[in-house]
Amino acid sequence: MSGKRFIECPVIVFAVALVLAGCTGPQSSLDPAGREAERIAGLFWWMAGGAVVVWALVVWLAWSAMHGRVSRHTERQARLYVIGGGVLFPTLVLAGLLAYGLGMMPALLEPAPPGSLKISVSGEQWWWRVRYHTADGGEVELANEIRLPVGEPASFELESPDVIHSFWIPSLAGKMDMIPGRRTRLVLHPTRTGTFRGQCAEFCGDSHALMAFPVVVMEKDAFAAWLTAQRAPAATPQADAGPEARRVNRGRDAFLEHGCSACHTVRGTLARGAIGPDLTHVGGRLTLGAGILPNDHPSFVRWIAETDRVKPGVLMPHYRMLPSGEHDALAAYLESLQ
Ligand code: HEC
Ligand SMILES: [Cu+2]
Repeated sequence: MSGKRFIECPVIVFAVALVLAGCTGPQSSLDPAGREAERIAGLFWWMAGGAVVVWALVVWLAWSAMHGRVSRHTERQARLYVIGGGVLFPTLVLAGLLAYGLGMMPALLEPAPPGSLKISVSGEQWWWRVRYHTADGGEVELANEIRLPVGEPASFELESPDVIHSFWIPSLAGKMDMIPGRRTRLVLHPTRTGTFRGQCAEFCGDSHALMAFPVVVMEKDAFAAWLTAQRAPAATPQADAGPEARRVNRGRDAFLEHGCSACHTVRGTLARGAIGPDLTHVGGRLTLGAGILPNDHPSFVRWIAETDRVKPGVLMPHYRMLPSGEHDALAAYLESLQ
């Protein structure tokens, strides 16, 4: 190996490692955690493999045309090259890959077996309204977070009240449009536990890029306990009158006084608005504002006071004009809604 090659080698290895590192993580269809995503990753690798073989062949042909022995082809040989290499070969390769890709479709469109977990998700501007349908015919509404039991099929019913969104959890499955006036379906089979990230994949307005959600795939028991907790009404304010409890109770009153309750529901209280996300257990969610802020005290304050700056075009008014003590109390109350 010459000196120069010796230096290039680790550089190339490093570059390849850097590129491949982008293939893992919570939002990669090349690091599948679900049966549907596994099929899609397989399709990608076969397509990529096919493309590499064809590319290598073309490079070899070009190279040998430039450097190879110069000889004259007969008319017949030349025609063979054109028909074989220009028509037959691409037709066969593309038909093969197409057949492989189409062969995958029926399994991806299969409905979930009866009795499977059913979840409706509505794409709103710019957040996700999530409804779990329980076995007894009940419904639990939450927002901006989806949890699934591992190894069980989950059937999604997708819709939107106004504009087209696209529901995409790359680690688990392909994307599916959410179209006003229609119901689209998507079935998932998560194969391993973990926290993944979903994202809207169809431009839907100003804050399209700020419309994500965490997806947690859990053990069956933990999932059942979580769903039961989501079903319960909001935690009631503590009876003891310590400073923390007073702050929470002040926030609870402020929530009704400032009209938050016109748009938000907190089950078990007078707040029954339906325009914005259900906040019954907002303090227990992983993120705020559809996957864009961590769920902590400063983020609640920022969301309430700087809503329009955090999320341009947001359909919630900002409450910058409230005294900061009110922001603080509201945040304390929302955090207590575990
Ligand atoms: C006009 C209706 C409206 C009013 C009034 C309103 N909100 Fe909202 N709120 C929304 C909408 C819509 C969203 C979703 C915004 C988005 O993510 O695009 C939202 C989101 C939120 C979120 C984030 C929820 C999540 O799942 O991450 C919190 C917290 C919140 N609002 C608190 C409040 C508080 C506190 C008040 C009163 C001071 C209030 N809202 C008043 C409509 C409203
Ligand atoms: Cu979008």
